[in-house]
Amino acid sequence: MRTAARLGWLALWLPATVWAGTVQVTVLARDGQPLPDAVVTLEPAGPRAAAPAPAPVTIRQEGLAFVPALTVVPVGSRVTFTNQDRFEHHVRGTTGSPLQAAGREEGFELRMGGRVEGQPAPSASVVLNEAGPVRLGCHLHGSMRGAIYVTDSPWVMRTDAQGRITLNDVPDGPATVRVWHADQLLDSPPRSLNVVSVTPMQFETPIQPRRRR
Ligand SMILES: [Cu+2]
Repeated sequence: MRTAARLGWLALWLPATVWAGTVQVTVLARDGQPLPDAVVTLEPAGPRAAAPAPAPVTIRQEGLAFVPALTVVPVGSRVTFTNQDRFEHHVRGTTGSPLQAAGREEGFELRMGGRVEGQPAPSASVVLNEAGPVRLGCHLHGSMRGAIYVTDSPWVMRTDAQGRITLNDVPDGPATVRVWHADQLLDSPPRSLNVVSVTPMQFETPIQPRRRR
């Protein structure tokens, strides 16, 4: 009886201790203002957590834009592009930073015919098996920009209008926090923090977002 009670107590106590952390990150732009639409990824120093299951997503080309402009997906996810415009679009997906990409472009290239009235929108898809950002563009329309962030971390979120994210159930202890934004020129250096029950963090970056039209 006593053993059973003790085991029950342990079972309740262990998960609560290991998964207790809540991390609140505020990301700031170069001018000190909150930076929305930044992707914040947290990686605990301990054993790697299981990657989240792949999930299919759709990105539309609509009104000369990628909609949504930013998509976060687990590694291995299939991304389907559908052209809702009546004219042709290309989808160019480039990995690596823009400075590296100038030298060696990697990624994918899709060609999408225009939508014809009464027919389903033309579509094409890719499976993204490598973690990291993918920048989206169109050869025909230089103003079309979008991004996909591929991650194997279960602790990933994009910042809201106040530049904030809250990650729950983070293992206590040391962890690394990374911030990525579609308008960044260089990777911001990762920061470390020690996760306790509630861990606030302010992440200053040199990123200045472009004005959206
Ligand atoms: Cu286009």
